[in-house]
Amino acid sequence: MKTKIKKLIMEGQDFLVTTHIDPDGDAIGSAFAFAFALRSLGKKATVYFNDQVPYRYEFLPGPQITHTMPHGMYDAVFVLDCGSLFRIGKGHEGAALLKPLVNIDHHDTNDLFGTVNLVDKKASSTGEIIYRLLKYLKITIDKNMAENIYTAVFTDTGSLRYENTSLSAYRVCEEMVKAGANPSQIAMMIYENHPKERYLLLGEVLRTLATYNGTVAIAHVTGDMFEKTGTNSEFVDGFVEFIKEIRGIEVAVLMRELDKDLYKISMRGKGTIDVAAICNMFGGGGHRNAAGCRIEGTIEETRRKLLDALCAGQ
Ligand SMILES: [Mn+2]
Repeated sequence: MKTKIKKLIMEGQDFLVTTHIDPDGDAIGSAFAFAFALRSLGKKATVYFNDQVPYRYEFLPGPQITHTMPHGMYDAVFVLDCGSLFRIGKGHEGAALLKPLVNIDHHDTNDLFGTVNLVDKKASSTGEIIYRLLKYLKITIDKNMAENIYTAVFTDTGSLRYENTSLSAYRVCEEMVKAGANPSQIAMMIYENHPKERYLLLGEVLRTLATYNGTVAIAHVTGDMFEKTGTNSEFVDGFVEFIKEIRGIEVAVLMRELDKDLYKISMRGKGTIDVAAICNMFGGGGHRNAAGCRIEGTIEETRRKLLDALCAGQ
């Protein structure tokens, strides 16, 4: 796969780089680092994101981003950190027609949508795969690339705490620090730089917290709560991990109201239950310990469907 990708990059000139909706640190860091890498080879890289970069990742050095799916022809389209093509958001139907389509990812549920698939389900993060690809391409990793790759690996491993915190994840981080990434500064920008409103919202969300059987924790967030606290969906990042910290909890769930009777589900596990398999039952996906999906119904119906699925999945 890497040989094919190398050939595409060396023979092409004009590339499109994209990632998933609601981009996280791995999505953004991988896309930015890869775009910088292509440019370091004298190539053109257009970066398309469906959504804005969340405030906590605004410190990352990055190229200009377009938020409308470009219609031009590219020598290759690189889709990073997406298990399925629809995850890139608006314009995914158009992207399906673009070839070659290079799928670079690490999700357990990746459906190999690319014409070229560089998918390593054992990799800690897409950032780690990008790092290996850059090494293979003999690209010198500069400070900008290093900060992005470090952030990708660091955030996708839950600050080097989750099960995917492999020796290779540490090694990539080590290399990135050597190349100029500053770990304390990056951690501070991501985790200690929140607007006060985030905590007002957290207060609202924690009021909805319920536990089931001592092993499942569920909380929810509504449009009204965002309005009341002057926040939006990007402020929710980290909440589901927070309730997962409760002793004995094996699965933590955050239900976010997207529309009337439509919820976005974020699910986190501690290794005992495959939450990607649960989310897959509702058409979603992810990793064994971190996954998501969407469910239609009232809040109570949604909660019931989740609890039933979790019971069946145990
Ligand atoms: Mn990822």
